[in-house]
Amino acid sequence: MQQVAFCDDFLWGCATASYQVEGAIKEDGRKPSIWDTFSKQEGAVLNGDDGAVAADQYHLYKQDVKLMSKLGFQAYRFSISWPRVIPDGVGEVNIPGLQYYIELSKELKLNNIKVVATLYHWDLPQSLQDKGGWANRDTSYAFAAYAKTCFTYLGEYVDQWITLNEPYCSAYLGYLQGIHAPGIKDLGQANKAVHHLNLAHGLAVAEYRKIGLSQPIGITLNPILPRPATRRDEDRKASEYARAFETDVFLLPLLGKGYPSLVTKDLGISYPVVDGDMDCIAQEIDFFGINYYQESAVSYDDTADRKYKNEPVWQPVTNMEWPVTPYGLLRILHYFDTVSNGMALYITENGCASDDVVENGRVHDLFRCQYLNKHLAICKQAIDESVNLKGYFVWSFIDNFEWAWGYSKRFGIVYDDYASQQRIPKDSAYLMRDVIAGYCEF
Ligand code: GCO
Repeated sequence: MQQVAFCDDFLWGCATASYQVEGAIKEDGRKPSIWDTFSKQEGAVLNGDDGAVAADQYHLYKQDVKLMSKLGFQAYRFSISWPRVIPDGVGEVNIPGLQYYIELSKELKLNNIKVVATLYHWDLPQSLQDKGGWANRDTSYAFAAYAKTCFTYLGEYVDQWITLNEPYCSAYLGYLQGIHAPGIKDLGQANKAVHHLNLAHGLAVAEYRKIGLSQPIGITLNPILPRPATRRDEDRKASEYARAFETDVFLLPLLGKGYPSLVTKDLGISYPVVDGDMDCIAQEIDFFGINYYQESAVSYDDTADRKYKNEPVWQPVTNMEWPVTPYGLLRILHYFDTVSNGMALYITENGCASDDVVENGRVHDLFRCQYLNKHLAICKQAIDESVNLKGYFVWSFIDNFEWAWGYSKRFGIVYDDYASQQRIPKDSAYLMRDVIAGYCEF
């Protein structure tokens, strides 16, 4: 086996999110989130699944941490559930809910695993949605207060903070396409959500700096940079429109570059910006998290709302029907490296769903192993090409509630037999173990 492809200080982790793995939705004072509500709506989630039990990590975290440690993981990226910590979204802090994250963090530390906490991975308290959710500016202030609570109580345990996970999905899947909670289809609300999510991030970072914590803090985006389907200028332009609307409206404000003119001028979209907002959003952060799964191809379409449309692609697809396109990751890493002037980057999610079956106590998920190997090779290439890539978190540690797809899609490197909650490391778990130990096979 080829030895040592990555340097010693590269951070190897695995990732999950609260609503996807915790379960225990009614315990210790937690109140409903928008995903509890959404999953009850007829037809919203495949097979009527919900996160009520999920991987039951709320009860099984010790066992999970032990397994992470056995596999050699150096960091665990989980998310904190806002409706556990402040069940009504604003106001009273629920200490028993916070206690869970203290215990989880302590367990990780005991096992020498770094604590990487995401403040928001889509489980907005339902009471805030009742007042408009992310379309309402007050939600940004509520988020800042919630973030401050987490910094205060958990600051001594957390090694790395992530404010938001994929604001793209919160704004566009939740308020434009309506396929995620809260299930709204309204461009006006989606654009408000974009700005209020950006603002929420900025306000939270401001709170962090005020408190004086010094661990790195950043944000995770899921950059979408489709390639032009042909060499025609208009298709190149289409890919710029897509990047502007899907990625740059989040990325550029964070870098102090404002909203992209392709969106504000050409597409005529406006954001509810109040004096001072753009400076607040552009505060200094320490790293970007990048979640990457796939790349698409687009062509120009004058009749389309945003001037581009997706074209068919040829690559083999994962169980989500997502094409396997590792070079898309290389393009994204270089784009971020260039626009951010070499800021530290982490892959905070990468992985795939596949049809996993247990055979004689093992899960031979060769497709996932190949997928991971290809993307890891790209990470190595990016580093060799001087991209400041500092770590890689596989999505996901364990099979879980895959949002609108419920439990039908398995993304874990550990198999969850939901009926018994038995954990079975898949072959990809052993692949990651070897890679972390310094033995790569790509
Ligand atoms: C995301 C989310 C994860 C998903 C994963 C697979 O990036 O969309 O962070 O919660 O489960 O991406 O779809």
